[in-house]
Amino acid sequence: MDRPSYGDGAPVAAIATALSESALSVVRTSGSVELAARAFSRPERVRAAAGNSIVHGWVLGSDGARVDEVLASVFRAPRSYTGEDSVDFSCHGGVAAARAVLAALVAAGFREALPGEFTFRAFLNGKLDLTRAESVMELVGAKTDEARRRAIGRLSGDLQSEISSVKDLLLLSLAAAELYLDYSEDDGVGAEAEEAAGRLPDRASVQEAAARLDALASSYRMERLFRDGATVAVAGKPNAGKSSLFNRLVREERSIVDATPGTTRDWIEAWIAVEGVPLRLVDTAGLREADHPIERMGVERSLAVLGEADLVLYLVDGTAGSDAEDEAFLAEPRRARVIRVWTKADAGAGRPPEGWIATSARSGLGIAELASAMVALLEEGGNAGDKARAGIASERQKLLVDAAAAAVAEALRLDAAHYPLDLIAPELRAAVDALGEITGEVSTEDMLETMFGRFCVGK
Ligand SMILES: Nc1nc2c(ncn2[C@@H]2O[C@H](COP(=O)(O)OP(=O)(O)OP(=O)(O)O)[C@@H](O)[C@H]2O)c(=O)[nH]1
Ligand SMILES: [Mg+2]
Repeated sequence: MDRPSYGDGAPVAAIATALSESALSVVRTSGSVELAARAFSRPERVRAAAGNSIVHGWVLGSDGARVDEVLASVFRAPRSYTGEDSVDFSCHGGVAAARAVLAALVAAGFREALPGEFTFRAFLNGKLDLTRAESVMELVGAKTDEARRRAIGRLSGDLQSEISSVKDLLLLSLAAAELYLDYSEDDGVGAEAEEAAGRLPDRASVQEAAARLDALASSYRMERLFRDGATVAVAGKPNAGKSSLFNRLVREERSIVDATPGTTRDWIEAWIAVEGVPLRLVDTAGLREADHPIERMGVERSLAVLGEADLVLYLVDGTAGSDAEDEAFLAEPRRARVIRVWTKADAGAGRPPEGWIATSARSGLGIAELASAMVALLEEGGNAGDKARAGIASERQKLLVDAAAAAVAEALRLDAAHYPLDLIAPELRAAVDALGEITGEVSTEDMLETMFGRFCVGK
């Protein structure tokens, strides 16, 4: 038998809820009310059920034995998640009941659904576009409330409508260009038309499309930040106040604080959320030429952490001020952005020099300012100021937005250099096609299988 593949249209069933002890489980099916009826104690009631109605009864095994008491929710095409006739069974929770119900449904003729197959069918039946389909998986995996909120925006169609309106801007120009090209083929090019040929029709809309594509491309950095978070390392010389600040930010006495320099030997991490951004905060060992071999190992490990951090908080004990070693550290080029922190502001640290943020782990002074500065730096360049605007959320979307942006930039460049329209129009067409691929108007089987294959079974 052939491997079942997406789009074979066979009736499918899957357990949609987690297999663990719980009050209820849901086993969902799609594609046939008749097969569902055959595994049910009151088949006629299910066969006759109107869409969006619930029938109480028992799922029966192939031998007619009762498997579980259930509520069968019946949906009629096209008013269901997949757009097909479907029946969801709410059965008792736990592992055994759900598995037995699924087995009875398979015995009745359903095939077990592939990962993401329900959503795949919803896409094929025009219930949702690809940006919404991707947001479904995003929602299932959301780690913070902010990540959930962003996924819901895309599920509601924010991204789809932004992509469509950028595409419309390009189509305005492309349609006029193609009309002109057809016309000039038929009738020869007159002097007036020759002159017009040097100008891209609706250049302003193409320019606006270019700006909006750039905004979309840069939104990816932010969306990824909210989804995956960033690593922030707390660094500085021994006794600078790193562990105290770390504890203040994680709101817990996690790291040992002591007046003895060299207290923190190995790095310690904790996840915090600042303005909805998940941050992996890492306290490190004080940086110095250590004599003790264990401290030396700690310093080496800390330097490794600094190498992979997205952001470094570099602390200087404000009561002592910075010295040549601090300046040397700050002068080194590094991948991560650096925020300069002047600590112990409560203990007569005095006003910090320009460009430093004064904080006190003891009194809390400057901590809120520091937290905002961290998020602002991480969000920089990611259109942070415009949170209402749609953002892109997957590598797939990013590659296609980049392709569209490159094609539009090329079209504008050719136009500025007075190239003829028949060279410019294909660039606009390529951009429109790339945008169509984002929403799924243009798609290939391979791409769809790869994308939906990452979904969970039952979604
Ligand atoms: N007054 C005051 N003292 C602080 C503050 N932060 C830290 N200290 C003191 O400074 C000393 C060193 O603090 P730590 O947080 O252990 O410093 P550290 O940078 O982690 O030190 P090492 O782990 O040794 O590198 C301790 O005695 C703390 O109580 C602060 O905001 N105000
Ligand atoms: Mg410490």
